[in-house]
Amino acid sequence: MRRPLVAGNWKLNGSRSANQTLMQALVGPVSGLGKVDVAVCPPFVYLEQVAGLCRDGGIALGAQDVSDQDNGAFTGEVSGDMLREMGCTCVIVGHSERRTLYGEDDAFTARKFAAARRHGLTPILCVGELLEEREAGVTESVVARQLDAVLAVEGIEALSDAVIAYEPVWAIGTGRTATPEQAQAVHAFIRARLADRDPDVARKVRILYGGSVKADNAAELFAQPDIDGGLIGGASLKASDFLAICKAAE
Ligand code: G2H
Repeated sequence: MRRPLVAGNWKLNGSRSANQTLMQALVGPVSGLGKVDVAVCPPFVYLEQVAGLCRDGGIALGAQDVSDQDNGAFTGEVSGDMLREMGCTCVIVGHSERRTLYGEDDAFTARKFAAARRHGLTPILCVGELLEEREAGVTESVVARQLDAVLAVEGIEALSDAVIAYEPVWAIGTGRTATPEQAQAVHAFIRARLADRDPDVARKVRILYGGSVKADNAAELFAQPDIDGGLIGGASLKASDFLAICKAAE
């Protein structure tokens, strides 16, 4: 009953010509996919270009980050309103690269999540544990803490129109993917934790898996009952790989 979503997180990649080539290869084939939602999240500066290339192609546009502020003296920030104006409908919030490389903590991520919703954007909230946290057996408590920070600010109803992405940090860009069973266990944990507060929200919320998803491992991940698609980094930059992953989610 949950419609799968596959979102490409281009990270710090792209150029005007590479974007055009990639989008031209995606638009036709994606418009022929009826059972999966597809989004791409380019760097801020290319949003307007990619919005033009998405047009009528059935591909949604997302950003990789959003300011917690709405306007004012916040050098370098980009607000939710600006993203809406560029044609975005969703935005990644709390990606592990923001958390670990730029020191963004749970409270800051929760404020960004709130800002996204305030501006009518669907937040894709990323959660996930570090390798040492998995090895210490604290994966669930880490993910719970990251979720609870958002729930404390926004309440459970905020999750009803949001997307969660479980991305174990040790699997990101490393070529090391969580096994379908490892991923499913955490997805089920997330859904159960939300169900404690509101079973209806828990049933409806889409939980994506991210971390070295490739054309050849996507199908077994997406076959898990609580995995509703993927947040795809490296493999979203090559049209044939990204399309194969989108098809695997149908
Ligand atoms: C995880 C993922 C996309 P990759 O960061 O968010 O990237 O698929 O390259 O591991």
